Parts: sequence; C-alpha cells; structure tokens
Amino acid sequence: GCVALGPQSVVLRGYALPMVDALLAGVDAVTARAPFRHMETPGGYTMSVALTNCGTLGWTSDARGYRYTRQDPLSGQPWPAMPEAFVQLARAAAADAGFPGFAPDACLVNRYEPGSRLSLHQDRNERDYGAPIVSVSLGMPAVFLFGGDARADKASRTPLFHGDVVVWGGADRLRYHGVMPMKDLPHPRLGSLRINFTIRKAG
Ligand code: MD5
Ligand code: FE
Repeated sequence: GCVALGPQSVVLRGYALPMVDALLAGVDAVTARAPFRHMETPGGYTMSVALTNCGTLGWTSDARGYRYTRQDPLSGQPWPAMPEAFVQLARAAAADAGFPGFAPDACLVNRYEPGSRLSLHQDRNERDYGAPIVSVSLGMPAVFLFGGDARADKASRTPLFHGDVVVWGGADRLRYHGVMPMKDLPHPRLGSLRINFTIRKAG
C-alpha cells in the first residue's frame, strides 16, 4: 500500500521487506567502521537516539551545533561508503513517489532502544530542500509525529513498522516531526531495537 502522509509525502508500507537482508548487512558494514554513538546537542543534552552515518557527508551534533562533515569525528576517517542497497532502494522509492533522478550523498542511521525518543525538529542542514528525503524503518514499531511548518502546529501520529519506507519532499520537506518515546515491543529479527535510516542529498 501507498498512503499519503502529506501533500508531498508518502508511506510505502512494507516497501523494504524484500531487501531486509541486504539492508541489515549494509547497516552492519557501516557500524563496523563507524559505530553508533550518542551525540551531544548544542543545548547540552545527550541524544537518547544513537546514530552514525554513511556516504560522502554525515550529520553531526555537538556543543558547537548541527552540521554535515566529511569525516567521522570519532575516528577522523571519512564516513563509510553508502551501501549500494541503500542507494538503489532510495532511488526507486523516490522515483515511485514522483522524485526521479534522486542522487543521495548522505545517510543518517538512527538506533532506538525502549525509551528513546526524537523531539519535534526540522531537518534544515541540507543545502537543497528540493531533493526528497527517503526514510527506512526496521525493527520495533514507532509512533511518528508529523507536525506543520511551525513547532506549535498540532502533530498527527502515524505508526511506522518494520519494512516501511517514507518519502518526504516538496512542501512537506521542512515540516516539524519527531518520534514518540519507544515502547518495548521486541521485533522477531531485531529484538528491542528500531533502526531508521534516512537517505539524503545534503551537499
Ligand atoms: C526517524 N528520523 O524515524 C526519523 C525519520 C531524523 C529523523 O527525523 O532527522 O533523523 S525521518 C523523518 C523526516 C525526515 C525529513 C523530513 C520529515 C520527516 N518531514 O518533513 O516530516 O528516525
Ligand atoms: Fe528529522
């Protein structure tokens, strides 16, 4: 099924299910070189979501702010290459959602444990808001919060399940969004974890 979440965002239920083995192998290859870590926010908090990156550019948060970097600050090395399975899935999903020619250069990989949450935010560190963002959910289900263009706008709640892919583009690209605190609903394959990765054009 393909469900509109907003005017230019769409949930592709189970779209990634045929590729789960290749996607998890990709996550393992990335985290072997760039492990998950809990980053600090500019406001002095530690994120409850652990993250890493692959691709030419990776998203980083620390006391100085949010930005994309070419090197992993933990190792000083370039971020691991984006697995080919990530690129192929993202290009196909973007094209199906009406964004042909997607050329991603960055992928932020988030790891959620029970209790982890992502408070309402916008993704504004990318150069070109005309490019979509493709999100892939694996493991435990999450309740996704989809707000408006202002932080105070009421947010709708949408469950995201193992294998779901979401494409965000156009007018929906800068909407506030977040993830409710995770319940412990262990997944047969991933246990008490949720992995979400977002494939982006950041540069
Ligand atoms: C997640 N990750 O479930 C979400 C899925 C992040 C993040 O929010 O920044 O890592 S991506 C949801 C998203 C991305 C870009 C735009 C919009 C939503 N949106 O306009 O609602 O870990
Ligand atoms: Fe986000």
